[in-house]
Amino acid sequence: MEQETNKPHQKARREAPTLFSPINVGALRLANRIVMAPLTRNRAGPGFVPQDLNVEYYRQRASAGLIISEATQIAPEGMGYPDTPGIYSDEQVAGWRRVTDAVHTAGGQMVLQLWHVGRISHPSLQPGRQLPVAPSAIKPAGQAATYEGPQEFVTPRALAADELPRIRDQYREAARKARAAGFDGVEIHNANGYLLDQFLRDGTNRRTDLYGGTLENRMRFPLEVLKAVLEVWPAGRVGIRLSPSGTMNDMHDSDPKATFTAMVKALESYGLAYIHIMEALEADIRHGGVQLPISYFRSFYKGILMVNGEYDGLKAQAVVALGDADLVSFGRLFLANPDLPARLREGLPLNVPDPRTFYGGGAAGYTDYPAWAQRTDSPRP
Ligand code: 8OZ
Repeated sequence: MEQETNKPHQKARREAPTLFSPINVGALRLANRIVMAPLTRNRAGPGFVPQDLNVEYYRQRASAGLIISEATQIAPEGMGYPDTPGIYSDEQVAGWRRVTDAVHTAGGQMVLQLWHVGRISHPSLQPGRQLPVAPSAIKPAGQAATYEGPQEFVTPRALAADELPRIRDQYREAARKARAAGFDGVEIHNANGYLLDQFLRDGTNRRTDLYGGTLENRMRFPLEVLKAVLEVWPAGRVGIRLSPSGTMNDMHDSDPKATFTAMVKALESYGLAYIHIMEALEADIRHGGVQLPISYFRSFYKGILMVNGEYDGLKAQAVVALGDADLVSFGRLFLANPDLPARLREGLPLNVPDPRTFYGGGAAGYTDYPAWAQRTDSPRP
């Protein structure tokens, strides 16, 4: 019953796909529809270079249809948390090359997530202790995660329009380095309140120049970055992540439906590998986020859609069978279950993720979650 289709919206007279149906995603051929979501784990080595521990972690998860790397800063100023990896130095490229080689040898495919945090940083994480940058000088509520522990966010410095080409060029160069590092593609992180999302939503963008105000203007910088990335990667190897309902990092928009409808429609003409959409989490609803479910975007977007947001196996199977999404990305479940596709296929019990080891640390809670075949007499609950 496995079927192939790159026209997922044409459901007529086709067997409904399962999570285990192979699928063409742009230029990529995925063995299944179970994607490892990007997960910040704060375990890069010195110089923010991927190290042996990271190679092992990703290698263990190579049975995913696709792995999306943890968010990876495109430049030192794009960093906002301790020990997140970069993709701007030759040492980082070499470190990532070891990761992609291991994933490929194990039969997997992997894209790199390109990240600039914008205002979600702190002077103590910035070169020369400078202020974080943003579209507008609006301080986020909350605290930055720093090497000295949580610290109140600062008011960022508003970027001048003539600085934007430099950041756009950093995205292009990082995308080029991702090729050199052996990735199968890249995902642009345009979600969760980081720099590109700060441009897109009007709660964080109060600019009065060509990069703010109208929807067209707020989409301008994200689309300039996309075009720069498309100078070094074919569209069929480029994805983008959006969080239309997201409230994380003190995000809001006066009309999320209009904003994200326009953005997804604008993306349609680029022929991207996929759009990765996060649905509202329970916390988003509590913080006033509106529900813009994947079925809404499916009603007009004809390309490949990946959905994310606390999906379990049953819910994931349903959303794929209905055709509302083509792919489902799993964060916590993949974190705790290196062999998640096999476990879902066989209906095996799942290891339970331990939040105490999500961010930072070593092998514990990172590479020591057992695959089903490796479990001992006392597996994790
Ligand atoms: C959790 C902790 C730190 C960063 C995101 C990159 O939400 C993140 C992130 C998540 O996209």
